[in-house]
Amino acid sequence: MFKKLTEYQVEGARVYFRFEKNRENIRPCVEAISEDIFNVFIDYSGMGHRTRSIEGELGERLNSGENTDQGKLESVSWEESGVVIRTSKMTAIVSDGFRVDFYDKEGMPLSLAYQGARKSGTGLSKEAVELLEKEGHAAAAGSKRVNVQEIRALDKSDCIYGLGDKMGCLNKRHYAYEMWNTDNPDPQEDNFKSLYKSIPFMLVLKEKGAYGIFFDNHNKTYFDLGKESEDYYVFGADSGNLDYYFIGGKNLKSVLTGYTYLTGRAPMQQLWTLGFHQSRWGYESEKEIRTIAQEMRKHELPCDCIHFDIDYMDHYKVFTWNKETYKDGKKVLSDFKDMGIKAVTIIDPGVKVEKGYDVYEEGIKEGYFAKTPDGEVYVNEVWPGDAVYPDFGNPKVRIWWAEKQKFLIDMGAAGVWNDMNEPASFRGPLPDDVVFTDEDRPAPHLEMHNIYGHNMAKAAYEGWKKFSGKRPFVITRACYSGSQKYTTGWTGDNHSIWSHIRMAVPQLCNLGLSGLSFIGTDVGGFGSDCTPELFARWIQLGCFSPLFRDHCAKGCKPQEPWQFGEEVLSISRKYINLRYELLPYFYDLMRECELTGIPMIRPLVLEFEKDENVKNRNDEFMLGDRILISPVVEQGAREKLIYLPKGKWYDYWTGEEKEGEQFFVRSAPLDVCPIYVKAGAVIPKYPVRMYVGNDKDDLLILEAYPGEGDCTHYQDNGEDFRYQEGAYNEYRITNHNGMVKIEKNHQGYREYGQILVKTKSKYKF
Ligand code: MIG
Repeated sequence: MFKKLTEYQVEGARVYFRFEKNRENIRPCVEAISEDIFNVFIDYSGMGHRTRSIEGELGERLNSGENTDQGKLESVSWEESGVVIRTSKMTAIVSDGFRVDFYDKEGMPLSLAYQGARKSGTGLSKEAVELLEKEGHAAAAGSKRVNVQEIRALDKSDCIYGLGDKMGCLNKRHYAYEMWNTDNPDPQEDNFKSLYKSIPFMLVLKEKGAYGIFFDNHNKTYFDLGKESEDYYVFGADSGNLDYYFIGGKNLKSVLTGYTYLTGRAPMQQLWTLGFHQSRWGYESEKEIRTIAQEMRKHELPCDCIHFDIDYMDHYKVFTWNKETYKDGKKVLSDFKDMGIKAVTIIDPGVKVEKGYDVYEEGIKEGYFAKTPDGEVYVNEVWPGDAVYPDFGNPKVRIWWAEKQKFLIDMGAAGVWNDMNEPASFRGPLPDDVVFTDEDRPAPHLEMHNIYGHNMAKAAYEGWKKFSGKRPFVITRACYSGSQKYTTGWTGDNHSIWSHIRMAVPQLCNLGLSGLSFIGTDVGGFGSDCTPELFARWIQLGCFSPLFRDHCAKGCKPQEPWQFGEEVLSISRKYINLRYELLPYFYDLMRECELTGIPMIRPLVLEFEKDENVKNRNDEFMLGDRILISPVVEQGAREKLIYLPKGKWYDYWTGEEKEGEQFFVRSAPLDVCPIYVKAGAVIPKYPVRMYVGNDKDDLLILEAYPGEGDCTHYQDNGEDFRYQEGAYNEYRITNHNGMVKIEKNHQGYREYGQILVKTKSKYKF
């Protein structure tokens, strides 16, 4: 589209370009955001940046159109290859056709614009495509053609990760996806193009080095990652701007740190949120849910939280309580509290149309619901029947919604679970032209869809922060880039089928690589009926997922850990206990994530990116940098093919020493999930207890493995924001073959009563 490059102009940290015959009002530009991040921008919309994912000072500056002084820009000059833009760490070269090539400091190409023409579709005639589409072969037309697009070259060895909750394998190369938040209750398959979340961020691992692309366009977007051609990938959008960030880095971790520098990092959660959660859609009464709490304790299963699904509401009206079936809510929740069990309540966005219902009446009066283009309040249907949609893109609506959270907080709830916020609807999808607000101007559904869940989570977060005084615990189904600042997430409606426990590993790993670290699947599967074996395997996987919640759908076989007989119950107890032992380790990882953006659960490739054997490893993952989990995800399997990357490892269960860079088979009876600990690791643990509650953590156990290693351990009150004023302890722990040294980096919180060092070796286990 752009022709010969004719001139450039430097304004602050931005370089604007002109091309032959290019429309006056379109001024493509490249801006140095930091030493290793460039923004590439074409203002097709004429509205400048309208980022909703980058907030704070940087976001405000971008949205206002302001520039910085030279910022991180070191030099700009016209050279043979084009206009060369340098920071201290990277170089971008812009040439004819607005081609932008990126190089690292040493001049090694990181990512080049694709030079050839894009292949034309599938090669099928229009008639053939039409005929194929009649039988539902929607893919027949090939990848979508759009105006806002960027085509970049692929190298043979490139692997692609990230992109949120997309289905299929860890490595997204060769596949095509769409970003359009979707609630589709069919069992998700590898060929689904979109799911609940839109996170248009991908990491490319090269033979040497890595980089990230964050396409900050929240309209419907498309990613063809080498499906159409082996030579290039394409990303594009139906509308909005070409607005992407090129994030350079030495490795995948630094790319992730760059991405979360832009879009924010998942903050510390309360410690108890890392405990075990029990849930089900269909606990139909106060009596039934009380029984669940009692059974939990009776079976000596640690548990910190029971979730209240839509059944607790009065006729599915949000911010109400069903006094008939769920009785006195405050009493139920305070009795739970006495048992050490917290309650998380579900909230959907859809507000029931009903005269006299306060939430509806207030919203109508203030104009807080989305409207049709004719100015009528837009009505669709969800659980309560006819329902209207809060316009969360309007700051006033968010303040109102934040205040509504008080209902739950006063009731005694400890967190909120945001569902159906794609937004979902029963009477067909919302039309593209339903009118919402994008902060300060009306904007169509088409533009607001993908950030609906994001804005809802933001409102909930603000409410809980203000009115509960604790770290807000929000769980969401739909979100966009940057939502990690406000919410944790779960992967939505999976099924109790083996293919879905298999898909969980790459899905959780890629979500972590997309900024959303606190994430989990419905343990046991949501839809369909779980079997004892599947449940046993899933509780093993759940044990190592940041959000550890057993959840299932109404009408399906009950799925609490005691529903599958003695063997599975004791397996469940074993892994829930292990989870409670590992709480301080998880907590350390959460802290690391808050500081660096590196997620708790990681694909092996994040830790060992030079290792060819892990680039496509779909059935193992790392919990932090020291523990490797190799869950069994096949029905009937009683052994597992294990791969360990370079180094020495210890079998968690037997202490057996294993040399890395090899495959081997380990036996894996139903009660064993293979776990390997890196040599030299120190694993902080707490004794098992029935719940976190307000227990004082008096005893810290440090399990030290043979070898050399070090780590940081973090401790605070696990509840509020005092740690941000320094009320925490940070310990530096070094391990020389079991000789453990503990130093304090920071002292701002009370000490442990006792720190017990346990030395592990193959002789002493
Ligand atoms: O599909 O609130 O994903 O976790 O239990 C029905 C009922 C709507 C979908 C959520 C699921 C939840 C269910 N909801």
